[in-house]
Amino acid sequence: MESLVSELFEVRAVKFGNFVLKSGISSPVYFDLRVIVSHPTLLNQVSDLLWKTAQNAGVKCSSVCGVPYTALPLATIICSTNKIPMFICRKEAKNYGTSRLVEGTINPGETCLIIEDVVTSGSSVLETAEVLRQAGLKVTDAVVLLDREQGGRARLEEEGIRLHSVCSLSTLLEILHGQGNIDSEIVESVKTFIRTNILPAVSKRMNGTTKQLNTQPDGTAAKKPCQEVSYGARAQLPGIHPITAKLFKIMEKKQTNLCLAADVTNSEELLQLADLLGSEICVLKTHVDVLNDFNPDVLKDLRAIADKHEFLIFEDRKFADIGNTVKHQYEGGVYRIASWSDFVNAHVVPGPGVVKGLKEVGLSLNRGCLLIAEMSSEGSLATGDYTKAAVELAEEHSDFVIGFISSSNVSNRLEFIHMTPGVQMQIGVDNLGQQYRSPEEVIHKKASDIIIVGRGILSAKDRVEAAKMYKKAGWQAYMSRLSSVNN
Ligand code: 5BU
Repeated sequence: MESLVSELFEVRAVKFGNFVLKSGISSPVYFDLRVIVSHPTLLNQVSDLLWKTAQNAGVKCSSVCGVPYTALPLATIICSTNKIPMFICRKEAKNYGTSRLVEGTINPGETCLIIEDVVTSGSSVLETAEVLRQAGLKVTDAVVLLDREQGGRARLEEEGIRLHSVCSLSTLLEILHGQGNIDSEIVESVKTFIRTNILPAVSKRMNGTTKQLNTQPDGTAAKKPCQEVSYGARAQLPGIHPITAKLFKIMEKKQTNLCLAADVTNSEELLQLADLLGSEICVLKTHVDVLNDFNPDVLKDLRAIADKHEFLIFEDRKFADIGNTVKHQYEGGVYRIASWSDFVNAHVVPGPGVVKGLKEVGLSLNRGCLLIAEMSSEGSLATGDYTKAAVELAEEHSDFVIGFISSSNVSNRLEFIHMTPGVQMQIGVDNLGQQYRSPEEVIHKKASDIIIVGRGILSAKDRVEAAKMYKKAGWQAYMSRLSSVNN
């Protein structure tokens, strides 16, 4: 194993540094097993170890299939050396000749072993397994050279596939460290990365009956989840709402969990502000009805600025009427909110009808909605059972509801985002009962995801400086939360 690991390192199949993955996540480690086709001895060695690992685990199979493309040569060598038939799975059916997705002679009911180079979330193995199963084959096991230990094993297990790995990322780190190829700092950064990018198994996440409220019976103190997962990893949760996935990716890429409450009354100022602070924020929150000089063109311009700087627009409309009325308020009127706002929010006081009404308009447009589970104002009635009811309503409509406005983390479900208003460096209460807490308190202690800041930035002498300060404070609080919970 030691010699294999050092060779993989030498041919740069394993690299350390700063790599932006397909998901937008920055990873301190990267695997590129494609390079091993240029090293025939290594290719044979890897194939041999894959087969031995499956044999030692007692896997019974009558054929093998490599996940395209990197594992195809590995499966070919296994097939040729061990005289076992192979299948090739296409990624897409060809549109000429036969339109088969699986090449090879299929005897329905026979068992096929999947061969893979690296497993992260397990989705590539699952895709291949699905194609093979649809073709009539049984898939019970998969063997992989390297398990990145980010939740793939549990996810495959849920789908009835046992994962056998030649090497895990932790073992690989230990070996490379022992050989003096990497220092302790790299080992630590990779370990932290793995811990914060584990994708929990699907049923634990998607099961609508899991009502694990973090709110205490009095609706105040929030227990932190026992495992923290990064924004970037949450973007990849299967079945996650496209708006939430987009938002998590933006947050990870721009390293910001700051939402600007752009509470200005002049359109020109709103657009200038959006352009000036766009690079610091992940969301810009509007109250379109406070603009004195509203005209629909403002929103076209705002959309263009949002796309340029990559932030989402959230109209803080707080819908609170019966379904039929909110439907019209959302879709039509002067503001035509559904046509430009990525997501909106709603009070739960009317019951499910408010969500159903908004959903009739927003769902087909891929829009999302936050439910107001708690408010930042003094004496708010949104506490305790009211908060719990908001969480239950969100779970029932998770195809449209993307999370909560709340002062703390009210749901453990990782696909829900929590946004918290009432944030300033200077904690206290304003003259109308708005209560302020610090970014550290909100993100680290209360485990919310996004800080919403208005006057903390708007009233500052230098708005850019202030926005940068809140962005930094919010991100640092998130980093401390990740490391404190996971260590
Ligand atoms: P501030 O200037 O940071 O206090 O602005 C907070 C913004 O968040 C403002 O636009 C409010 O309308 C909004 N808000 C809030 O303060 N508290 C709440 O519970 C909700 C929204 Br919901």
